Amino acid sequence: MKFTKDDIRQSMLLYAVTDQSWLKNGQNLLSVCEDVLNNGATFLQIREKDLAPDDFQAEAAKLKELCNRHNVPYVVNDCVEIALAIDADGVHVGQSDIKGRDIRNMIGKDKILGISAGTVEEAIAAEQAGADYIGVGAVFGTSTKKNARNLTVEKLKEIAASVSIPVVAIGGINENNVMELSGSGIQGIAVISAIFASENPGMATARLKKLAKEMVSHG
Ligand code: TZP
Ligand code: MG
Repeated sequence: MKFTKDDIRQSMLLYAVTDQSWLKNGQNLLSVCEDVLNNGATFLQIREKDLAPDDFQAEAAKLKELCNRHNVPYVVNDCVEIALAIDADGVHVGQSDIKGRDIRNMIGKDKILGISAGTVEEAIAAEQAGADYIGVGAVFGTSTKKNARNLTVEKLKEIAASVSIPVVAIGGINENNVMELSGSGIQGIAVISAIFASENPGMATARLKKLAKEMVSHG
């Protein structure tokens, strides 16, 4: 296994999730991701809902090479076949993607499996299904994902306490609210717009990383 369980736990700290539709004019996903990794993002997921499968795969392959060079774990959202085709480090799937499928069995034991969970039951089931970590949200209002389920910080804390795998919070997290997650028992934050919609994604990454460290150190 390229990343140990402990590596994965540490890498939850500042988990960047792409959405190139947020990029400011003239910015390009590959160079923004390079800037984001150079400024300390600890994990990267490609999540591009508007790209056709071929374009998604081509973009995914470019980012894989970039993450390899930075030794940062890299997963593909939703599409197990593309994750395997480009030999990503793993895949991140939601509740609708796992219904009736044994994703752990499809990807093998060495790939990273991330599963989204919004309840204690889903979290426990994800751990049993072989997830390496869970993503929990939306902790704050988000305009990136339509129909995102909202949950309270109290619920996040309950979910984090219910599993032994690492937990990363997602949904509307930015520099102004990240500290509200202190004491919730999570390992880090996953963000889209707070980085990719920023005028300066690299600087936003560096500031979020500092805050995430502070937040996590408070439990
Ligand atoms: N899952 C729950 S909320 C969300 C996802 C993918 C979107 C997070 O985006 P942002 O811009 O960080 O609120
Ligand atoms: Mg999904």
